[in-house]
Amino acid sequence: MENKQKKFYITTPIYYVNDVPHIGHAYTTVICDTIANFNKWLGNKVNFLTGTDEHGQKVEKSALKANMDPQTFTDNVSKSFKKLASKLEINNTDFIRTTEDRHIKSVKHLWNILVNKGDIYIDKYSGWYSIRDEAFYSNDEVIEDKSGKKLAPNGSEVEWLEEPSYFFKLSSWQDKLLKFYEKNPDFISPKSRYNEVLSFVNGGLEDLSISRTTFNWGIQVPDNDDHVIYVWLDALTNYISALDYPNKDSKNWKSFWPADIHVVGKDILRFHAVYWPAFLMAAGLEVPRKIYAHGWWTVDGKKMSKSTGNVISPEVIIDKYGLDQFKYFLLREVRFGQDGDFSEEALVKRVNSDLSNDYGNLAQRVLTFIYKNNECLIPNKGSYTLEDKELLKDMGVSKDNIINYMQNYQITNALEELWTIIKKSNAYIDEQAPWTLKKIDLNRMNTVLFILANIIKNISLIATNFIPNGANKILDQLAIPQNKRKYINFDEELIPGSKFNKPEGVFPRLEIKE
Ligand code: ME8
Repeated sequence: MENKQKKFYITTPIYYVNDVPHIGHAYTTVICDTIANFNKWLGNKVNFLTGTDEHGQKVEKSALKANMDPQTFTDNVSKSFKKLASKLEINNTDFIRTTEDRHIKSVKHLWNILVNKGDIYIDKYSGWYSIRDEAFYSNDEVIEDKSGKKLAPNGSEVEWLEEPSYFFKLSSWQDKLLKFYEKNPDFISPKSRYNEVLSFVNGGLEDLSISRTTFNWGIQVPDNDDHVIYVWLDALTNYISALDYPNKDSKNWKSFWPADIHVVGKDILRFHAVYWPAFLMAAGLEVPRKIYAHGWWTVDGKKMSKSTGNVISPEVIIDKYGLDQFKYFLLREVRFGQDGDFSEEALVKRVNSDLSNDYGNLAQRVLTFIYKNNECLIPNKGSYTLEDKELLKDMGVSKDNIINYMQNYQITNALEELWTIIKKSNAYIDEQAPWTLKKIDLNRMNTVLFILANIIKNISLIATNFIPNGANKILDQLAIPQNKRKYINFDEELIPGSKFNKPEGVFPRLEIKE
C-alpha cells in the first residue's frame, strides 16, 4: 500500500535570518502549508520543507550590528522563524538550517561534484554586488540615482567588488536550459514569469561567481579555506540536503526528489529557475518539476521596510483577528501569482463578507435550526426534488473542480469555487425556506435540513485545508470523527438520527482594532 501512495514534495524559500519574520514570509509559508494539507487530504504522502538561510555577508553584517557572533545571532533569529511556523500552526515535515552539519556536508559534496565535472574554475571577479540581494549585477543592469549612488534594478544599493573567485560555467548551460524550458513549458508559473526567465536566458548567460574571500561567514570551499561558498549555491542546496543528499539510498531521497514544487517570491525567481536547474543538471541530478513565483505584498501601497516603519508582524495580526481569518485573507485576497496590498480594513471586510456572512452564517443558521427543531439529531430524509438533486450534483462538481485547481496550484480559483457552492447553499435555504416548511410539511423540512447538513459537512471537509480551525470546529459540531475528515470520506452521508453537538458561531464578525 505504502509504495502506491503518491509522493509530494513542496518547499518554501529558506528565509534570511538578518531580520525578524513579517507577513511576506508568513504568506509563502501559508501558501505551501495549504497545498501540503490538500495533498495530504487527498491521501498523498507529503514532505513539506521550510527553514532558514543563515550564511552570507548580509547575515554577518546584521550580527555585527547586533554586537553578536554570527552563530548566536542566527540561533536567535532562526528561533523566531520556528516560532512563526508554530504560531501559524504549520504542518511542516522538516525545518532546515544552513548552519547544520547535514547541510554543510551536502553543499561540500555538491561543490566537489561540480569541480569533478569540470564546471568550476578559479579566476577574479570584478563587478557589482548587492549585499541586500546577495546578488551580482552586470554593468548594464546597474543604474545611478540622483545622488550618484549605484543601484540594482530593484533599487538595492550595489558596491564594486574585485576579488579572487571561483566561477560556475553557467554560460555553457544556456542552450541546455533553453531546451529544458521549451520541453517543460509548465516549469515556471505564472506564464508571465516563464516568459521573463526565457528572455533573460536568451539574452545570454555569463559565468557565475560562486565564492567570496572578503568575509568568513559561510561554508568554506573544500581545499581552499580562503574562500567561502556563495550564499545562493549554499542556500539552494537546502532542498536536497534535507533529503539526505548525497545519500541516494535514503528513503527521503528516493521518495521525494525531484521536488514537485518550489514556491518562491518573484524576487528570487532567477536563482531558482536559472541557477538552480543549471547546478542540478551539471551535477547530473534531476530538476524540480515546478517553480511557482508569487507576487509581492505591500502595506498601504508601500514596500515594507524597517526605515518606513510599516513592517507588519503576523503575530500581531493573528492575535487581533484570528489565525483562520489571517490565513484566509492571505489566500483569497490576492490572486496567487499577483501582487497585493495588505491593510486591516481589507482583512476585516474580506473576513466579514466571506467567513462570517457566507460560510459561518450557512453553518450557523442550518445547525441552529436543526438543533432547535430536531432535538440536535441529524434529520431523516425523504425523496429528493429536482432542486435537491441539483445542489448535490453541484457540490460534487465543485469538489472535482477544486481538486483540479489545487493540483494546478490555482488556489484562488479553488476558493472561489468553494464559495460558489456556499452561496448556492445559502440561496437553496432561502428558496426552500425550512422555517415555512416547519408549519406545513415536516418531512420535507427534514429532507432539506438533511441535505444542507451533508453539504455543510462536505464544504467543511474541503475547508479544513485552508482554514483548519474553523472548518474543524464545524465538523466537531456535526460530530464527524477526526479520522473521517479526508477526501475518501467525502461521499459518506451523515446518519439520520445520529446526535450532533450544540452549534456555536465559528466566524464572528470583526471590527478594526487599534
Ligand atoms: O531571499 N511579499 O530570503 P528572504 C511577498 N534566503 N513575499 C515576501 C515578501 C513580500 N513583501 N517579503 C518576503 C531569501 N517574502 C533567501 C532565499 S531560498 C534557497 C533562499 C517571501 O528572507 C517571499 O517568498 O529575503 C520571498 O521570496 C522570500 O520571503 C524571501 O525571503
